[in-house]
Amino acid sequence: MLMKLLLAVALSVWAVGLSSSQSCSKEGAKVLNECGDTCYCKNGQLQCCRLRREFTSMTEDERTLYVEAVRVASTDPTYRKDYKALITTHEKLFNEGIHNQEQFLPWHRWFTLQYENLLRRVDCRVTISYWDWSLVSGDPWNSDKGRVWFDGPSGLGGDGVPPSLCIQDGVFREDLWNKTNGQCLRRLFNGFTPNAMDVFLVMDQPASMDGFNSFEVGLRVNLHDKIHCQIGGDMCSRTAAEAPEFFLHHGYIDRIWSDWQNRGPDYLTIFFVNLTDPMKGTEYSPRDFIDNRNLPNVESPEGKTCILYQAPLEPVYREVWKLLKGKTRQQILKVPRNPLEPLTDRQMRLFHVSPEEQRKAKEILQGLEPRFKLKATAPLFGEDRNLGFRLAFLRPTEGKEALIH
Ligand SMILES: [Cu+2]
Repeated sequence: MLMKLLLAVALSVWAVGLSSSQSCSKEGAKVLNECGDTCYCKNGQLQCCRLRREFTSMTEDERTLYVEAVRVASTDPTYRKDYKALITTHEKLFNEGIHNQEQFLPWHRWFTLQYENLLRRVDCRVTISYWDWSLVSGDPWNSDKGRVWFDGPSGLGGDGVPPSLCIQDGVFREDLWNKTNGQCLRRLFNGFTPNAMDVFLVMDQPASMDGFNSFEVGLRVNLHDKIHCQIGGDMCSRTAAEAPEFFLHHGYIDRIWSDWQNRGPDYLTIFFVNLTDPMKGTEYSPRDFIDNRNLPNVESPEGKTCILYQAPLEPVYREVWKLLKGKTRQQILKVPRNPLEPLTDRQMRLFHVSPEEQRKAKEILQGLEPRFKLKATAPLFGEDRNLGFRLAFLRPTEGKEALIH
């Protein structure tokens, strides 16, 4: 009994250290806690938020810290059992509703949070990072230093090698690292990832039930499912969560939902607010996972977890989104770019997309179709190549000139 009590006290002290309830005196002051979380002093208590950052916006040291936490969580005997239990949950429940509209967004918000909690047991300075694949649409598989697919300690390694498709470079290469079933990690990079215009247009939906349905199907099927299968290998299969990039991809999907929700109270609560049955494999309902600033805290159930996303730091990101906000859908569709390819039938089956949703996804795709395709004879360079279109076409003064050429 005494041991149990002592353990409970020790656990709660530990949990307090990790969460937000530390006292403070300077009202409104912004401080970083011992884990580097952003905290504000409110009513004498520190309220902290975990800041999730874009992978390529992080410093080399920060990326290395992240990759190392993933490596330790997946290999060190201290964490390996919990890691395996969590990762295999996704595979076990793959066809049990977690990829349907009622659960997809909140379930994966729950799942990435559990993964983040595990990484924070290894090192509490770590938060899930996200990969904004729209910023490298024309060159997504670049493996330079500083990119996701770099083969050094600050990257996730590169493409798989045929015929096995096992990856042979970087921290997670075949001779150093295994999935929880002992097999190698596989990848098969293919195609151009969706660009910023695709993301902008998918998000361009009102906070109505119809608007939510268009946003959710566009995000889940045309963007999320698609990227899974463009990375290929394990990511385009039921073992997807075994791949470390799963969480970088889902970090971005969650950020897109979060940004959409931040447009107003109606956006925040639409659809999920009435869903109060527990989600598969969890004790929480979709409703519990609506608000990233107020998520259940498993380490101290009376507390809450707050998640914030930091926008990518590249100046071009801010410029592109500012310009897009000033344009109509028709103006955006006039900018030449690669059209988004639909999922194959096999991919539709993998993610259990119903015939009705397949029709909806196709209709959304038609609404994203560019009026002009990029010409193979006029390749893009530099920043434009990353973006997947000529930035000049969006700029008000240069737009007209650019169209003449
Ligand atoms: Cu999933």
